[in-house]
Amino acid sequence: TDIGDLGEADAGRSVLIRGAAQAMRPVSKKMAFLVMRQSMSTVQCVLVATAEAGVSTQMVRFATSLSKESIVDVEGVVSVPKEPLKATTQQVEIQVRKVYCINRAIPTLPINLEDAARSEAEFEKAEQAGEKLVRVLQDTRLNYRAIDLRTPANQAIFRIQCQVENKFREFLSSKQFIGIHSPKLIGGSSEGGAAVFKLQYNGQPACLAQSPQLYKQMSICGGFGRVFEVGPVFRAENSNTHRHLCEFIGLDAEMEIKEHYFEVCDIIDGLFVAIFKHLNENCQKELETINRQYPFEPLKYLEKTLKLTYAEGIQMLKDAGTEIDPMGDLNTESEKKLGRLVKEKYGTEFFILYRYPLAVRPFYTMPCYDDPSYSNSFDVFIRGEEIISGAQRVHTPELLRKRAIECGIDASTIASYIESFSYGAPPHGGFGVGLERVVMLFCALNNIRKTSLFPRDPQRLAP
Ligand code: ATP
Ligand code: AMO
Repeated sequence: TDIGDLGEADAGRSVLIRGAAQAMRPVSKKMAFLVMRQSMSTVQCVLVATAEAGVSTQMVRFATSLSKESIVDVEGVVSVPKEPLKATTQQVEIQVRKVYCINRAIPTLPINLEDAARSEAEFEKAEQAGEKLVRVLQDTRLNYRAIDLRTPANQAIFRIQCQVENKFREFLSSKQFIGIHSPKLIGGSSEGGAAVFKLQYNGQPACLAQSPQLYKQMSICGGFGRVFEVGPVFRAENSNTHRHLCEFIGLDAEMEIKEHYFEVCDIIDGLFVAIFKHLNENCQKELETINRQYPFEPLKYLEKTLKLTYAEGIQMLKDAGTEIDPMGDLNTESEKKLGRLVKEKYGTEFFILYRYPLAVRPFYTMPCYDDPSYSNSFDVFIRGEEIISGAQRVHTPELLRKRAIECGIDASTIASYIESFSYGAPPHGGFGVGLERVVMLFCALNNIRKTSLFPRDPQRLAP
């Protein structure tokens, strides 16, 4: 039986539950409580030593001597308590008949799960009351991730992540995109720049793909029309920030363009409005669970996503007193500030900023037809932080080679990519999303390590 499904309608039913023994509370020799947990759900099990229940005082003692987090089978009958229960998610109890320990956890775990699941407000309240509670630091959590992942908030975060990924596939599939898998072992950098993990490939220098960029474009040259990919992306950046990982999950898409690269923006608009709606409507339990440990305001977004030009964004920042180079890139601080300004003016925390200066975009980005110092490109922001980059791409080999050289890239390392555009290549564009960033920012979490199952940052390769 799933604990999360138990309700008053089950009163009188015999059930068998396997779960983790979260807490044991002896009351007397003859009575004890045992809280059992599965994922985000907990239920209180009551042991009373009576002949009619077939429960002995030894069984009560056995149950209270279980080590926390041991895996336990409980057989019992569902009952409805007189008073509402505060400490468990389910509002029914199990009158225990039998308890079996399936797998015993060590007596002292490196992380106390109750502490790991507390909100900052709980710690503060306890401190004011003079109670001593221990905060579980992020490094400790990540060192013992197999325990840390059991907190209700973490259970919810990775369910949300799975839903974002599913919706991404489902939405794009419904728009005639086909899923592809491009190689992750490749011969050179895909984004330009040095942030690649290098390795040996049968005696040949190789690297881990920084993105599916070149291959998703070559798939368009391969006649697929519209493609998407969900897969790992590797960046050897020494970025010790709250939003950079060395390995993350990229959600990528690429499509033929009929008339204008705004067709790509329209896909993003439909896709993300569908994702946000789906999460708000179908993942309420998960969102409430995250909210209990990490309180956040629901994301403000519009039914039709706001699009602003980069120049408009710069102007808003200037009007608000920020000194800024109109042809330079926005730094983290300016992005955040622009996020706040846009929220005040337009009432949305999700928007597209387009027409970036060409100089701050990768070599494969299409320059604007009317002014080649700008580009047919965009970034997308949630709560003032970037979640997506995208653009129309250069689809003629001559311009592509020229742009690569201007950006300091040795065109011979990407010769087969460039050649692909000389066999007949349709105009096209696409975008790349960081999955961990979407979940982090939708839930206003403060660190990307919270939304990566086993994060890889410049310092961490284990577990
Ligand atoms: P993209 O790769 O599309 O640019 P991104 O969000 O990873 O997306 P970066 O270009 O890597 O963005 O960085 C953008 C901003 O992030 C930089 O301007 C800088 O302010 C900040 N940043 C990047 N790396 C670091 C770092 N190691 N320490 C502090 N800030 C950083
Ligand atoms: P970009 O380099 O901007 O664009 O990456 C796309 C998106 O991936 C996420 N992201 C990251 N997430 C975690 N850790 C990192 N180190 C990191 N770097 C990037 C961000 C970012 O918006 N080929 C282009 C996409 C395209 O044009 O289709 C690209 O890779 O959410």
